[in-house]
Amino acid sequence: MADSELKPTLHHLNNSQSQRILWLLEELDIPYNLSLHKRGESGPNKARAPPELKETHPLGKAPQLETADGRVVVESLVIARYLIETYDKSGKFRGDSAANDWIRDDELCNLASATISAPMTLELVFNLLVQSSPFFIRPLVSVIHKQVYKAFTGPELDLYFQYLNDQLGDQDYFMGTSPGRADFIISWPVDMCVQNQFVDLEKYPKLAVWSRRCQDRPAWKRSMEKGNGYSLQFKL
Ligand SMILES: N[C@@H](CCC(=O)N[C@@H](CS)C(=O)NCC(=O)O)C(=O)O
Repeated sequence: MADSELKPTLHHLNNSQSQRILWLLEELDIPYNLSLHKRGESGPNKARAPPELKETHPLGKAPQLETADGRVVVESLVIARYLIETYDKSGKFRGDSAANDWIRDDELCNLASATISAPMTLELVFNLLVQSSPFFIRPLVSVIHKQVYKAFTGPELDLYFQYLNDQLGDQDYFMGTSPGRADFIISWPVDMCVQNQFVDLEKYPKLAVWSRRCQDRPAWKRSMEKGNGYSLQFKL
């Protein structure tokens, strides 16, 4: 059997949420194959995943994890769970106490993936709308955007970021002394909202310290070197 078949393979897309899976693989310190893919740079596929990602899974999104026995797993929450359950033999990334249990992990993961995603995606769409509006209606679209931010997306993001800040309490990571699945999963919406200036992270001091702590980890730094970019400000 070829060596590559014995390892999982991460299909990673630049400037995307698969960075958090690359980070987890580096934390787990296991052998894996990395298949780097790049978003389109021009034309109708600009900023979208390249077509070759559909060769491994019909949705054509990243991340995709091909397991060592050839199954293709999608959805970051599931991939992170699979990797931790399969490769975290010492339980380092599974929460360090009864309080940091699977229910907390699942709640935080779902908050990050589903709940925060709604206002975050709306902000992203409004940003793109303002950017791509003809110049003569751009001020009008911008005013509408500001109203939506003031009345809905701003307060929603503030609610969730404040909640995450409070949930950290005195812990270094959401799951205790080491990052757990929730930490890997939360990193993406936080980075996305910060890089696009949807939130000012300094308003949430514990979350700001947590984010810096994550990015100071050698495994995060290695994941940034091995990946192909993590710039989350999208332009059409
Ligand atoms: N719910 C999926 C989302 C996957 C997803 O939408 N990935 C984005 C990258 S951030 C993607 O592949 N976008 C490229 C495209 O849709 O063309 C997950 O959690 O992994």
